Amino acid sequence: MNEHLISSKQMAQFVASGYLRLDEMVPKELCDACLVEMRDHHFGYLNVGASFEDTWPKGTALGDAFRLPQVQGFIHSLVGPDPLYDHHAAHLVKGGQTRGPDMHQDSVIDFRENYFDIQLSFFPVDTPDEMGGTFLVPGTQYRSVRTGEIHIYQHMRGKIWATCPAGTIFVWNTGVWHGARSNHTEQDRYMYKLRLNPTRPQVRNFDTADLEDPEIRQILNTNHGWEGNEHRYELMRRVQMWRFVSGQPDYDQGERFMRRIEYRPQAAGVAAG
Ligand SMILES: O=C(O)CCC(=O)C(=O)O
Ligand SMILES: [Fe+2]
Repeated sequence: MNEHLISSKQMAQFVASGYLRLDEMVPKELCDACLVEMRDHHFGYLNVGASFEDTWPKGTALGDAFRLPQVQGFIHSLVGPDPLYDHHAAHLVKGGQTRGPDMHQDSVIDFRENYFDIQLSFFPVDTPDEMGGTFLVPGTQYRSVRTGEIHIYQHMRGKIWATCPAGTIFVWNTGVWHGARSNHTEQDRYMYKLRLNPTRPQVRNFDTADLEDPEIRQILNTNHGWEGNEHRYELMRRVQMWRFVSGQPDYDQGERFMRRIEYRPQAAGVAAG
C-alpha cells in the first residue's frame, strides 16, 4: 500500500481545498459491477460505527473496489488505519431531473477539533458535464453552517464539479459545501458516497518524503476565489490543520497570526493585581 500513499503536497491540497480528485481509481469492469450492486442491492444504511473492513465482504464488487491498493492508499493517508464505516448512499439524479438550489453541508454536528471525516464520491460511469456531477466549493470545509442555510448561495467563485471518466473518486472533507447538479441527459446518474471516521489521530499517515517541499506553503495559501478579504482567516485554519496532520506543532506561515492568538498572558504566571 505504501506506494499508493498520497504525497505531502497532496495532503496540503486536501488541507487547503478540502478535496482531491483521483482519476482512474476503479477499473471499468469493476465499475460496471459496482453499478449493478449500488442500483440493486445497497441502497441505504448499513451498520453505522462498524469497522470499515467488516462492512463489505471480499468478493462483492464494492468490497473489491474499496480494497484496491490505490483506494486503500488514499483512505489510509487521510483517515489512518482501521477507519469506521459511518454511512453510505447511492445518490441518484434521474435522467432529465433538474435540481434547484442545492448547496449544503453534510456534516454540521461535529464538535471535534483536529479530526475530520472523509467522504468518497465514486462515479461508476462516465459523467460528462451535461450529466451534472456533484459540485463542491473548495476550501469551505472550515466554514461550519447549518446544513441547508446556504441553499441560497449560487455560483460561488471557485466552485468545481465532477466531470469525469468512470472510476473517478473525489475524496473530500465532510465539511465542504457541495450539492447535486441537474442531469440533462437521458441516462440516470449514480454517484456512490461513503463516509468514514478515523479511529486514531490523523498524523503523518501520508507519504512524508516531500514534507519540506517549499511548494507546500503556496498550496496552503491557495485562494479559491470566494475567500476575498477573509483569506487570511482561512489560511490560519489551514495552518492549524497542517500543524496537526504533519506533526509540526510550531508550523506557521503568513504573518504568523497563530503566534498572536496562541500567546496566553495568564500562562506567564503573573497574578492579577
Ligand atoms: O447527488 C449529488 O451529486 C450530491 C449528493 C450529496 O449531496 C452528497 O453526496 O452528500
Ligand atoms: Fe450532501
